[in-house]
Amino acid sequence: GQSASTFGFDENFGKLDLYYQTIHRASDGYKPSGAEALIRWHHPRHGFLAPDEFIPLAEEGGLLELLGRWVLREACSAAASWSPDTFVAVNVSPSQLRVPGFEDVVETVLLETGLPPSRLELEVTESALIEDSRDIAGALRRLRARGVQVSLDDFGTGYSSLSHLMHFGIDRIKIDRSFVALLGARADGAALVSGLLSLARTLSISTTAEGVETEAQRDFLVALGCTDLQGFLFSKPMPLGELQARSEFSQ
Ligand code: G
Ligand code: G
Ligand code: MN
Ligand code: NA
Repeated sequence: GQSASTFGFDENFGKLDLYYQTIHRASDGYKPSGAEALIRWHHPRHGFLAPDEFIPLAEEGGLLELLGRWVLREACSAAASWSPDTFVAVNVSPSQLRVPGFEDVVETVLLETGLPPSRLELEVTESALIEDSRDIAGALRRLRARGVQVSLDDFGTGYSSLSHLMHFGIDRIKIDRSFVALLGARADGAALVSGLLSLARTLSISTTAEGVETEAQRDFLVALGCTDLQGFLFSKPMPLGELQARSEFSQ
C-alpha cells in the first residue's frame, strides 16, 4: 500500500485521512524511530474535525470497529514500506479491543500488508484495561506473544496506573502531554514526571513523552531516562506524503 487512500462516504460527509506524527529516539540523536497514526476528518462544511469530536459519535453509531480496521490497515500498509527499523503506533479504543475477533483482524492485516508484528505498536488506554479487563488482557497477551508491541496511552490520566503496569504486560508507556506541560510550569511537575519515569525504568518499560514543545522539556526528560519523544518540537502530525519525504519513511 504505497499511496494514501481515504475513507469517504459521500460529498456531504467528506473524508477521513490518516496523519502521522514522528516519534524520536533519545539514544539515537533524536532520529525518528517511528510514527503515530492520527485520524483526521475533512468535513466539507466544518473543515478539519479532531478525533475527540467524532470518535465518540462513531463509537455510539457502531462505526468505530469498521473505522478502526481501516486505520489499522492503512497504517500497517504505509509502514511496510518504511525503513525496517521503524514502527507505526496505532490508537485502539476500548470498544475495538472488546470485539472478540480483534486479534484475528490484527493478524490478518499484518499478513496482508507484510508488516512484521514487532513494527506495530498498539496504543491502548488505561480505561480499556479496567473494563472487561480479563478479555482484553487475554487478547493483548496473545498479540504480544506474536510480537506486537503494546503501549499505554495518556498514562497518568486514568485510574490505578501502578497496578495496571504490574498486571498487564506492557512494552511502553506514553506520558501524557499534560504532565510534560507541567515541566517548568509547576515546581512539583518535575517531581511527578521524574517519578513516572523511574517507575517505568524499574519495570523495564520504554517511555514516550508526548507533547514535547521545548528543548528544555526534551533535555529534562532525557536526563531522567525517557527513551523516546514526540511533540511539536520535532514535528506536527502530517499527511503520509509529507512523512514519506523523510529518509526513514521513504519507500
Ligand atoms: O490528533 P489529536 O490530538 O486530535 O488526537 C486526539 C485523540 O484522538 C488522541 O488522544 C488519540 O488517542 C485519538 N485518536 C487519534 N486517531 C485515532 C484513531 O485512529 N483511533 C482511535 N481509536 N483514536 C484515535
Ligand atoms: O492522545 P494522543 O496522544 O493519542 O493524541 C496526540 C494528540 O496531541 C494529537 O492530536 C496531536 O495533534 C497533539 N499533539 C501532538 N504533539 C503536540 C504538542 O507538542 N503539543 C500539543 N499541544 N499538542 C500536541
Ligand atoms: Mn496516542
Ligand atoms: Na496520548
